[in-house]
Amino acid sequence: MEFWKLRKFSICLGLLMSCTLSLGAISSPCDYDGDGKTDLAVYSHYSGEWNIEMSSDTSRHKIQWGQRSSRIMPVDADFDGDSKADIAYYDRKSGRWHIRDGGEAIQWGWKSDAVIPAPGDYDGDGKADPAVYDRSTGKWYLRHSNGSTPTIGLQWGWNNFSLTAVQGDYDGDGKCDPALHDRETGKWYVLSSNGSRQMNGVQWGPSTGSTVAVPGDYDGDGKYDLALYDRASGKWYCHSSDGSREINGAQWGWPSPSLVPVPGDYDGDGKHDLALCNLQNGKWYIHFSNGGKPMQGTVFGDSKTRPVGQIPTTTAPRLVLKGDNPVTIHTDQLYPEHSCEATDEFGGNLRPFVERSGNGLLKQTQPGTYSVRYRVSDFFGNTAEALREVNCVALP
Ligand SMILES: [Ca+2]
Ligand SMILES: [Ca+2]
Ligand SMILES: [Ca+2]
Ligand SMILES: [Ca+2]
Repeated sequence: MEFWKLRKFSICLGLLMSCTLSLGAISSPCDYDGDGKTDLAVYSHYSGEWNIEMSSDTSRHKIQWGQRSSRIMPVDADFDGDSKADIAYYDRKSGRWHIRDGGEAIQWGWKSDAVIPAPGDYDGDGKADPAVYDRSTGKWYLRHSNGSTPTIGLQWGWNNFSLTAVQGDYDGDGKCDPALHDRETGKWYVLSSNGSRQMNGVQWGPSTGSTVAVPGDYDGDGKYDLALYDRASGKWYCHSSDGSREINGAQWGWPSPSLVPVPGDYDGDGKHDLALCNLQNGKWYIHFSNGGKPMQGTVFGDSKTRPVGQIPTTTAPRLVLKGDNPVTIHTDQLYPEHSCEATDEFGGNLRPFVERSGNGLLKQTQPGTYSVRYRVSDFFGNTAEALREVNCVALP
């Protein structure tokens, strides 16, 4: 239990809070109609289709914005500052940002599965800034919407693929702070924009690998809180920044590989709610902080959709080759392609997104040893590779 009790840390925060002005509530994630409530929003990597249920009138909207690809990452951000989330995505294949109704695509990033979007209002002008975090170097790239010089290659992190970008406004000055959570060690790293809440490896949470960070403002003081969901137990933990909503193992969920947390303020009371989506069947479970009747299994989406607000994960996909390996063929034979299986850590089917190289073997007539390389990246840029060896032998 020790790891939850950060007594010194809490006292320190309390002192800082008393001399820091809060700039008001954090805007709700995935709020497409601008009513201050998080909307149910899902995206399909298989079709590029969005589905959103507006909280204001429960109307449902289908929007085509994206295409079949595991490299497209829908982002939750308000780029034009109208207090509504925009339909937008980042493409890891091109490093471009595609904002619907936002004119031409914005080049901010480059082709890499290690580079993931981390948008936020870093300059505090009320508009989200396109930003990426490079997991292979630990560097951040921020494109400020207020016209100030972009921040290029800010070192906050290092080459460590167990780090998740959890940017948000942790110090409550209205500016997004670059932040990381290390799933393996339970440590948090927050680069506080006003310096009042710097964390450089603060241990809060277990180092089991089963917890995922669920950043958000759970107590409604305008500051992000350290918060975790434990996928192994279905329990929630929150280290409240103003001390009013400490959550220590609240049971909302159950052990399940397909149940993922979807932090947001679904009732619009300014406090994040405990929320989950079952990726296997699209069922949502929300425990509202305003005391409203919980949502218990409302279906929105299905096994081929993902909540837009899902926090990026860090586990590599599972890629298994079927059939012979190595495979032996004669020079007069065609290489018979065998299939493979690919799934992500939630059991989602990645088979349609597997890429093969070395397919020239299909017409191979020279004896020798060849290989076919299989590669797949999941919806968050975690990758897996496998090789199939092909021995091509001359006819006797
Ligand atoms: Ca901005
Ligand atoms: Ca800040
Ligand atoms: Ca807070
Ligand atoms: Ca709430």
